[in-house]
Amino acid sequence: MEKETAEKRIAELRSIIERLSYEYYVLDRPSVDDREYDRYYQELLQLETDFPQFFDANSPTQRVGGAVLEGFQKVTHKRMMLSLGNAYNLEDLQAFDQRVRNEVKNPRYVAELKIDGLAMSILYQNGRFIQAVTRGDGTIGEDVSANVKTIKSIPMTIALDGEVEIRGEVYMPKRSFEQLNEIRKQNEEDVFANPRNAAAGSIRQLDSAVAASRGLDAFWYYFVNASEYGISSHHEAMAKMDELHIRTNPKRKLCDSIAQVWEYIQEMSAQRDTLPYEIDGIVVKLDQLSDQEHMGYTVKTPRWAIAYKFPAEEVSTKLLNIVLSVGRTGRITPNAVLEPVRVAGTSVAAATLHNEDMIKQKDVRIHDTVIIRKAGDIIPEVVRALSEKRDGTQQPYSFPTQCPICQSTLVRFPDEAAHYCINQDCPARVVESMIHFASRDAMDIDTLGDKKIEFLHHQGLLATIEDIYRLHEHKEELKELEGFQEKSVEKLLAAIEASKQRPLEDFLFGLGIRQVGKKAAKLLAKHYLQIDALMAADEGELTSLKDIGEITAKSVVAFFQEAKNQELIVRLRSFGLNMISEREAITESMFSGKTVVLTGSLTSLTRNEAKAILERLGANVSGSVSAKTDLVIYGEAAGSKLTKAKQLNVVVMDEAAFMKEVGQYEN
Ligand code: 3B8
Repeated sequence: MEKETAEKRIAELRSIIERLSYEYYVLDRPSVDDREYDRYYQELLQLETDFPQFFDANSPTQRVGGAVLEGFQKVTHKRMMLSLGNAYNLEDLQAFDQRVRNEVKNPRYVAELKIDGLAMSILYQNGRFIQAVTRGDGTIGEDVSANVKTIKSIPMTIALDGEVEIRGEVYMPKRSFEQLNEIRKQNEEDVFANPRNAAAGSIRQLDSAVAASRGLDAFWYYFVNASEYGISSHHEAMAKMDELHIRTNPKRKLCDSIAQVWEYIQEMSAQRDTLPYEIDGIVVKLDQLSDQEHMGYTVKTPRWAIAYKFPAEEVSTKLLNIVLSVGRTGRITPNAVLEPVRVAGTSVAAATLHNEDMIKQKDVRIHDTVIIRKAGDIIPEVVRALSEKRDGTQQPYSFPTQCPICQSTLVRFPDEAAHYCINQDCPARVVESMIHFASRDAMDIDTLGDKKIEFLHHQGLLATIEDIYRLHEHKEELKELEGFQEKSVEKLLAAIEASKQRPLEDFLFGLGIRQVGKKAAKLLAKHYLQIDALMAADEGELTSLKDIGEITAKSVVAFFQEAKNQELIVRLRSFGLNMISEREAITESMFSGKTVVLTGSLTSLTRNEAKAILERLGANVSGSVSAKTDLVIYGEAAGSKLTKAKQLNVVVMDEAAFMKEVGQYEN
């Protein structure tokens, strides 16, 4: 075939396939059968192979995925990508309406379904799909174009020039979710808890072929720069998106009052279970774009829209027993063992009862019929007991006095609702500590999950956190264990080795110091830069830091005062774990732009750690003293370099002064 003919035919086929995809995936009304579609597709594939010069990343053939990424590129949103404020009842909606009416005459609203998926922004330039970015923190998201492109209902070309930004929700249809979990069960993989998590996991796949296989779809609900196209209302913007073949949810309604919105909410609540996708509420938007602009934004949410959240589904079941679990801090949580029931999409067999007071207050008893729900649609909890259903076999619950694992006496501190097992060596606590240490937000040893830790603990290979870094000494032994093949052992040991490079903040978080969550760990790491400085800090110094309270300060000091914990740090350091912060260079520091030389032996940190800290503070660390040297930091037994520095009149600083200086760079 002639080159020109081929080029024309390729363009024609691409446009035919885009139209057929639109009919099939958006309208759900195909005009041809699968075989005919496939003939066009194969013809295009062949021509693109024969004429590679006409390759186009936006061709329908490029939607199958295949490229494997190293990670996702960070992208700054041109306009912030906010989330919505919540309403939980009619009153909340009326209050929203009042806020609007204070500033807008005769407001009209569009009520639409709140799709339970992942917020996404897609960008078109001159009719071509350019990029898909996740919400992220609202300011910076991740470029997940390769995965989003595999969603066939999303057009790769639109009939509108200029720049077009559209936002919406990528979600997993209920059917795809069930099929995916079925397959995962068969392969003995962990199943996803709900379609939302499954969609999130799929969008974060580095291999787009995997994402393509997950049956994702999307609804679009916001034409960000609609006003640039002469559009003056949200409902017109949605109509424009329909015209552009961008998939919108048809179940939207234009309302003249909140009363009408409320009617719509009742209708949709009734339909909720029959929809092929999950929704978690109704979004109410002020229709006129000029009114939206007038209402504006708070720091976190638009003032022109609100999300009504459906009440959590409640079901009743039998409470079979109450059992205690022991957390890594020794905190005891009573859990209800339930006759399994389906709630909000999954089967539930256990629910938290929080603590003794909660059980007393709700008067929950073993053998009671109870109402349960999922808090935030995730964690099952007991709402109340149905006392009218008692048959005389139920006795008021008395809280156990001993740890269910190590039998030591439980303690309840004044002003605290929880009981604690205060035995530091309680096996349950030790195992939970290790699970926490290895978890994703801490040391991220991803092949060392809770089941493995429990198993290895049971096998006598993991008695303490340190033992994680001694596992390699038991390589052969590990390979003999059930469920540990040669390959998985190698993978595990590699992951453990890699964890040694985790930044200080993650390590600190992993230590599981009470009160020190991710945020406090980050703060402490940023302030102290290395662990010895933190270990030396007293309560007063800690409380002087912004956002560190007295309780946290006490807890940190108590933790590092314990000989056992000090020894743990020493040993982990000897295994090569990183104990310095990995923060970005501070532009303003007394070391910024200076050439600094380190000499002598430092007592509180290694030479490498000091060097890393200095570099982050903007210094250029050099090995020898010359006229270009700005500063020499010296430790014990400093020799010729210090002498030379003095001869050259270079400023010198001892270790104590250096540590003090370093300590003051907060945030
Ligand atoms: C403004 C408008 C956030 C949203 C919005 O189905 C804003 O409109 C938003 F800052 O998150 N999940 C929807 C849905 C979500 C949003 C929205 N409309 N239908 C949803």
